[in-house]
Amino acid sequence: MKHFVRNGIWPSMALLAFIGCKGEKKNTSQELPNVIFIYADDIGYGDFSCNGYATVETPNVDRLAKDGIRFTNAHATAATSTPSRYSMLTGEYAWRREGTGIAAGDAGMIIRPERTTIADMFKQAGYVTGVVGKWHLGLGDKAGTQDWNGTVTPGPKDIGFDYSYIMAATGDRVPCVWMRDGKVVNLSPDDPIEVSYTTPFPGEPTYMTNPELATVMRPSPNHGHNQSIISGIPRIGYMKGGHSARWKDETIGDSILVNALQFIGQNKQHPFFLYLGTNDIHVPRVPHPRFVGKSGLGPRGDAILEFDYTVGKVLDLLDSLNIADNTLIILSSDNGPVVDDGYADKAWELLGDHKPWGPYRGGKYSSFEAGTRVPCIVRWPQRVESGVSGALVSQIDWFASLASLIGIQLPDSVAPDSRNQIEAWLGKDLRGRDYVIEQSLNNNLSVVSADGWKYIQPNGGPAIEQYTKMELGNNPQPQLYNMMKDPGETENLAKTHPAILEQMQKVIADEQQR
Ligand code: NG6
Ligand code: CA
Repeated sequence: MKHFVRNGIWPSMALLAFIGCKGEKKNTSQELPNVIFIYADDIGYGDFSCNGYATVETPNVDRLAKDGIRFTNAHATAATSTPSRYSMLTGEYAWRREGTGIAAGDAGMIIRPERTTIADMFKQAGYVTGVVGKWHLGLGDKAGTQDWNGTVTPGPKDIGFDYSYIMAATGDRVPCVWMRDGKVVNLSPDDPIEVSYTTPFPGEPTYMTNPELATVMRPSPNHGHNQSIISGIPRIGYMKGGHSARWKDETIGDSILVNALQFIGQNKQHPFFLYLGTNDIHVPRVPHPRFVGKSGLGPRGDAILEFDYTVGKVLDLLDSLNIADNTLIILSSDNGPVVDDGYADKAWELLGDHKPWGPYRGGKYSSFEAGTRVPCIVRWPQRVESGVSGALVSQIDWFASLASLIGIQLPDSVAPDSRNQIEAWLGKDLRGRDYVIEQSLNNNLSVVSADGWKYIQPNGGPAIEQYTKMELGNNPQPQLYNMMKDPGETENLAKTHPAILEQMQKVIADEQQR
């Protein structure tokens, strides 16, 4: 049963007074802020100019930051997509749960319907809820059993989203189609879809059999991405049929944007919660031609511009509907940056002086800081004063913090790892959490403390990720870094600071036992 208690505290007296002084007497449900998560894919701390890196200009993200709070010590819970999204939506660390690693395109739904999500929480509070864009949390009951030609269920609707317009997994995984409310969009019954992650379909081109059909983008050598060729790009997984439904990669950004804008427009009268997961800047990076060549950094930089455009259009719509004041936007990323993630898009060659990881070491997949230290901006003109916050914050806390904001009391069983940090998110508490737990590709845990220590558990995994050559931060020895003095994690202090090491180890051990 997804059931919550509504606290008697909403709307707070302070808020009522504030709204009162603006002369806008509304009923309680109208006073609830709209909430939009703009969740980027693989955008690093250094990829936005507002974070101090002028190598690519992101004027719309910067506009959001100027009006809101720009966080400098914000963390995704994991260094890859599926576990970050799982944790963010459920308030439970993904490392507690088997089967929450990077999901295949035919994975069964990882968040089971009985689980209570942040979308359920908003729904209970009277919000209209929607998800648009990248899903990557599995669909249907079990892997490989989805009826792509009928309704795929369970899906987002079963975990609290009234509306969904999603890609099942990632841009580089089949099926390469849009799903609206559980059904493939633009599918012709004469050309049914089949999907397999084990066996190629006889006669269907793959990169192995027909490399000449990779007309839009080729894979990087030895990175996989060599199975079915869909819309001129070889993918992970095999797919047959569904030609009229196949997306063209250059319109993915616009397709997500248009559906997000429609959702906002249609629900401007209600409080709404929109989870807008962009495909930018995940591979394959094929931004619309109007961005091509504009960043000077090749497709990776051009995809950042496309992301920035998406942000700008959302802000413009909120302004024109006159609802920007009472809309709380949280912009962040699911994990840190990667340069070559599997396609020959010249991302390294064209990177120049740009530093997607900012001052941090590693990137996507890594236990080093850039794996999970992500850009994060919160804007809510009606309540939040603009500024910069160094508070230690984690996406795991969006659930409990927003529940508290809208007066919902969560039962203990819901969002067990999520804590109410609303004061930090609204810029009033500049310290935040005592510590944050992070998870790498191979599920190794790290902890960062408010006073700037970072501990990485020892483990025997590879030091370098085989495909991307990303440093994973794996080391058979415990690692301890002083992030204040050494943000680049260059000097391991584990041997010289045994007491701090022990404290940090205890934090992880206690969390693991909870
Ligand atoms: C990896 C893919 C990578 C990307 C990633 C998921 C290979 C060699 N690499 O397995 O290209 O798709 O999964 O990225 O297949 S994420 O941001 O969605 O987690
Ligand atoms: Ca990602």
